[in-house]
Amino acid sequence: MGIRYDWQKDEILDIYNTPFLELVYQAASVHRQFHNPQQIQVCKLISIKTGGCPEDCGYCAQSARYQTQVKPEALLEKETVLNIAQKAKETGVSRVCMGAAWREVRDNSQFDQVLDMVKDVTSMGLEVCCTLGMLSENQAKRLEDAGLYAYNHNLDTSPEYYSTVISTRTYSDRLNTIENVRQTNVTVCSGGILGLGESVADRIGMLHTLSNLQPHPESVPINILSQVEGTPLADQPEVPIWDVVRMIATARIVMPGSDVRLSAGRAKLSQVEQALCFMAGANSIFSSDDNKMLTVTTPCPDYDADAQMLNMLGLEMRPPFEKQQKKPNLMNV
Ligand code: SAM
Ligand code: DTB
Ligand code: SF4
Repeated sequence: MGIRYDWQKDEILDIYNTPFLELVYQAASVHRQFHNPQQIQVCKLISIKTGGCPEDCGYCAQSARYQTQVKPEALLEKETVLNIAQKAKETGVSRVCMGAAWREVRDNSQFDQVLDMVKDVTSMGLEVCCTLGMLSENQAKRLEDAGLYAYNHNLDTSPEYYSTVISTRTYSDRLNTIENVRQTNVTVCSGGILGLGESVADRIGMLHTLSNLQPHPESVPINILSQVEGTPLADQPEVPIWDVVRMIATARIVMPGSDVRLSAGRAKLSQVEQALCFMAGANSIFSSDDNKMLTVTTPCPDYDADAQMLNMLGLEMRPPFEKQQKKPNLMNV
């Protein structure tokens, strides 16, 4: 079957509620039609501008509104970023994602510095992704000109639940930035978080929105909430592994050509649980040398542990830009 953009909520819910092993089997089958199941893309996050964010995202350690462990820092120097990227490249990482705790991009010297980082990391032969908050079409074009490969902008949850978690911007602000990125050749990375107190209907609502975008986001991160002390969501219960696997499998089936990334919260999972996620269609992870995702509040397995796990599972690290040639064909399947 080809790629569909007209998924209905009840169809997505039926997939999500399929008996567990049957769901994993179906997702694994779809995965094999669209991807090389031998490969996992390993990505490295770099927090180029940490903390002090004016937004009020209820899960986030970097919001200036909450008292968390994270202290605001200045924009990193380009040299620092290049050193981290070089080390990542040497361990086999093929994608570097630079995150800034900004509400939106402004056309100032900081943005010029980020464009410069994008240019230099891209010229190292790595896929570069940025996540910098809201973006105008012109700013997206400037990132494209600098060589940016992907822009991350998550929908996080359903349109209905969004305002419970974030009040300082709307769901349509989010969709608008994604639309601005789509005016360029930069690929779109957009997914969400499990464990915000959302219902199954909200999870389906998010997958419904994502899977009705045409084209689908090329990359769909599935984050498991990291409960950060000081934030409104600090006391949320753990998400059952069964829900994580169901969400990955459902994303894989409704957006078969996209990369599904097992993102924040992976450090909470055993290697066996992670293997189940890969079986269900996750084909990317974030790995690190400093044991954190963007901030210390969210642990991340390290390069050595991940190399050992992938080796044990007989999986390879995907080289950069493998998807580029395949993308036009996939659109016509
Ligand atoms: N400021 C930019 C923005 O919000 O678009 C980019 C950075 S933000 C940290 C990127 C994504 O990380 C969020 O959309 C959210 O999905 C995820 N994230 C942030 N804090 C998290 C947490 N505590 N647990 C799980 N995921 C989290
Ligand atoms: C995404 O969906 N997950 C990554 C990436 N996009 C930028 C970020 C996870 C951040 C986890 C929270 C922290 O490290 O503070
Ligand atoms: Fe700011 Fe992004 Fe954190 Fe929201 S998720 S508070 S926008 S850094």
